[in-house]
Amino acid sequence: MIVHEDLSIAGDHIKDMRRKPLIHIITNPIAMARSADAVLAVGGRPIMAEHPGEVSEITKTCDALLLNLGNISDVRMKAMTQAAETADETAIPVVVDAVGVACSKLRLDYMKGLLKKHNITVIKGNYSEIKSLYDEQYRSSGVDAAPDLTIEEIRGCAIEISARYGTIVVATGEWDLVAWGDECVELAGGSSQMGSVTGTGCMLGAVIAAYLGLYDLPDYSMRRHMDTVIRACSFFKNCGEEAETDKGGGSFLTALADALGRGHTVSSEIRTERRALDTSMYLITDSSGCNEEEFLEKVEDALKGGVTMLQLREKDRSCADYIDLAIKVHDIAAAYNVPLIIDDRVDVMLASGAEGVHLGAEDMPLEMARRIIGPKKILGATAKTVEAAMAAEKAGADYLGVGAIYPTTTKVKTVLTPVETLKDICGSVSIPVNAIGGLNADNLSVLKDSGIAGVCAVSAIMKAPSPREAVSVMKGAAWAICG
Ligand code: TZP
Ligand code: MG
Repeated sequence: MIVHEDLSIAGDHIKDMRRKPLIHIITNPIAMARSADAVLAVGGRPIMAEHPGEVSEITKTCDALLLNLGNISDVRMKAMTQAAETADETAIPVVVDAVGVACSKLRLDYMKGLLKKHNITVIKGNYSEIKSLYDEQYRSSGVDAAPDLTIEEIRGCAIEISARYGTIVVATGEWDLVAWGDECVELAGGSSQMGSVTGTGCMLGAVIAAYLGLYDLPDYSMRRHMDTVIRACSFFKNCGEEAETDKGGGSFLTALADALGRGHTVSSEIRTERRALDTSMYLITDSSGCNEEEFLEKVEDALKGGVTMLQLREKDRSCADYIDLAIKVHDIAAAYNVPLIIDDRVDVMLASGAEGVHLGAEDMPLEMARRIIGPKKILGATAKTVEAAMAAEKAGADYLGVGAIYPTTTKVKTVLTPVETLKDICGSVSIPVNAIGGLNADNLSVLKDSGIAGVCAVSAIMKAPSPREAVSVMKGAAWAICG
């Protein structure tokens, strides 16, 4: 078995590599052979079926689909629509390469239709194409990118398009941008010779589709797909660098094909705009036993001690009261640049402008919540088993709370979670996992090496004579065990 790249980065979620995934590509004739060769080079099997009479039958058998709008024709538009419909049914990843949408209204309208009606995993385009998907008034000539577009401008467009359509967005240029949700990863490197030969951008689309088919299962979360897409783009840039030659485009193309087939990567410079969640000291509030003024003072005092995430947890308030308090707490948390999470209630979170919501088994189902709150808001979930944790990650959770680790004096319906289960959960998901339940600065040692990202606490902070001091001490203890 030839291992194509450093698979350690793909971790344990690689499917059976002995089965070469079939990648269905509907693309322009200029790039057809190059795209097929790129798929072959990275370990997939290409199939380029585009006759409307056979498309659905073929898509059904495939692991990923690439639709490339270059040199569009009636037949290919019909075929792409059918393939997208079939991919919706089989739930395979779909990449759409927006070739020429900045110069052709026909392509732009067709692409928007695809995005509205079908489950598209990745939109790929050069800076001009991404800009025209963001703002249809923007037009440019030809299929290459206008030279005056800045990375700052396109970063905003990519993030907005990702939120609008719920897709990963790849904007190719000197820096490739890969955006999804709150995150925009920027990849440097590559070769200016890419632009001297036709079809290299189309080849990248093929490599992305092949990677999704190779490394991801259809039911993987968008976060996992995002990792795979970043890897594909980074790999392709590195191959471009390796292929650089002073002999001209023909030799470059051959060297690029060779580099793709070698499958060896050098890591390119990667910048990420993600504001990573810092769950290390997660305070959950309890307003019982004090008036509102005292409560807000306690919360602010705790924030001064170094709370990294704050959850407002109110079980008995009316919706209106919950929103009112959430707005006040949000104003305070914002001054400390700490995200506010609302317990149980998506509506209260949206109304108050809080950064996220935390949901348990009896609350709104996570997938539904993610659809409503969009990709940017933080979605937290309670999980007590490995199965629940994996399902929550797949449904779009950004972090997990697991417990109760110890018996708790806080009013809650819960059961104890063994530390062994906590460890198993940490090992089975890639999102941050926090421990919760009866935790204080003195009893965290059982959590050492469990793999948690942080600790959640209610009473240890809210009942402390000095919440600020309690947070500061507990945070120190948590850092020692979270590594
Ligand atoms: N979920 C599991 S335990 C718990 C919740 C909300 C309460 C934790 O409170 P404390 O006071 O930190 O034990
Ligand atoms: Mg709940």
